[in-house]
Amino acid sequence: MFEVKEKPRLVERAFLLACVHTEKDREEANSLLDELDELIRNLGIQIVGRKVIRIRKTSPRYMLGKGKVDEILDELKEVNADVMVFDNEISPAQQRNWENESKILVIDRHEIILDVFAERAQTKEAKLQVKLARLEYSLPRLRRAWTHLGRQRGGGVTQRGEGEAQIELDQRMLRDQISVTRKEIVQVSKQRQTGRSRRQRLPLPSVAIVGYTNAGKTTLLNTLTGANALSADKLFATLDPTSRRLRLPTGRIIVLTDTVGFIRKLPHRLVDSFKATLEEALVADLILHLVDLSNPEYEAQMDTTQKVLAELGASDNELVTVYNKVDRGGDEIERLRAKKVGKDSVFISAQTGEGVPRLIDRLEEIFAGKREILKYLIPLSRYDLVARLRDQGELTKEETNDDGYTILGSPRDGLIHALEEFKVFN
Ligand SMILES: Nc1nc2c(ncn2[C@@H]2O[C@H](COP(=O)(O)OP(=O)(O)O)[C@@H](O)[C@H]2O)c(=O)[nH]1
Ligand SMILES: [Mg+2]
Repeated sequence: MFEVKEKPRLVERAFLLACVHTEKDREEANSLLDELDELIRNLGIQIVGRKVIRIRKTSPRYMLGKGKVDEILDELKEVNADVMVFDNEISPAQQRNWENESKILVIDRHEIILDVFAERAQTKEAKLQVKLARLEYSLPRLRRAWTHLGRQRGGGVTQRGEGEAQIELDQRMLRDQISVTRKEIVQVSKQRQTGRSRRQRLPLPSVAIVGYTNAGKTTLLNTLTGANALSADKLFATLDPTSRRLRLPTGRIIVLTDTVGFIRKLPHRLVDSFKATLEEALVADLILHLVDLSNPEYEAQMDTTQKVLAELGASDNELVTVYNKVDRGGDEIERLRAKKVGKDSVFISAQTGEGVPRLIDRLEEIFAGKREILKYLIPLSRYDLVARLRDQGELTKEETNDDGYTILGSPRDGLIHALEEFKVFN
């Protein structure tokens, strides 16, 4: 049933290629390549070259004509690429032909996106959706969708298969697995609907940063938490590497999560796995919808984001729209800013930090309103309670005197009971 064809290929140097039919498509192709570039770098793979090529008609063998193919093959050698990524969707035959000619791994945008989702999927349903998309992708190719083994094993290491060599798959077996996985998904989503409210799981107030790839989600997370996000950290992170704690100026601690980004021209077959992967981020108390104002398509992107959030049942979550990249200036940005600035929209530059204090104020206001601040007098012998309040970011004010600690704080469920007997009524 399985046949091992070759040894695992470890890749870390990618060459990107996009084909267009007319000159006027070149600009858009370039901006799509920017996005692909970002997705690939997030997987820990270096970009060593990229090209947009105009073709007159699609060649069934290679997509490009033979002359161009030779040119590209030379270039791949020159930059020592070990994987080529097509931004266009390529047929299974084209993929095989390119691999035979180049002797390196050749994949398309589709496989990169699948891999990004695979990395982000944490709930059972999300994992199953990604598995299904992988199997469906594999069916006409009769081999497993590519995946990187990246960070857990040392970063930038990539290969096809799941820790195995490239494998030829049996079509009948794939079909069976697809139908089993579909049934599992139906099962799991039923359980979820009858399950407890997904909101109750997080111990700290939480914020999900939602938006398109390239909107600046990672930059904002880093600006807010002062971290440098870090391939190095990711290597060792045992917890979700995309979540960080942030201590607000008044001492409250919140958790910020960088969600899987929306992707332009998301292949239709990947819509379900995208939604399932995003959904898990929506346990958040607050959603920051991050918008790249410098993108000419930002309005359409906002519409899409809102639509998907609504479909995922996130309409109840509190939401603040954060318009990013105001440092790019422009009259349009200024006009919009004058018009839209308000309670639920903030204008920032995640890169320069402009407007970020205002955003932090907003976070402070929102979370301060969420829980009552209570007063306690805690005996000196129970310093442990004070420490716990502080660790959880629920301590607003502390004074020590002979009677004990006088505390202002807003404890959550766990601590509120332990503190009950020390409550001061005033
Ligand atoms: N000019 C400008 N560029 C930004 C800003 N925020 C992010 N970027 C850039 O936009 C690109 C994408 O940012 P990133 O945080 O990786 O986006 P993500 O895909 O949403 O995580 C990077 O090149 C950032 O340097 C900003 O406020 N101003
Ligand atoms: Mg990012």
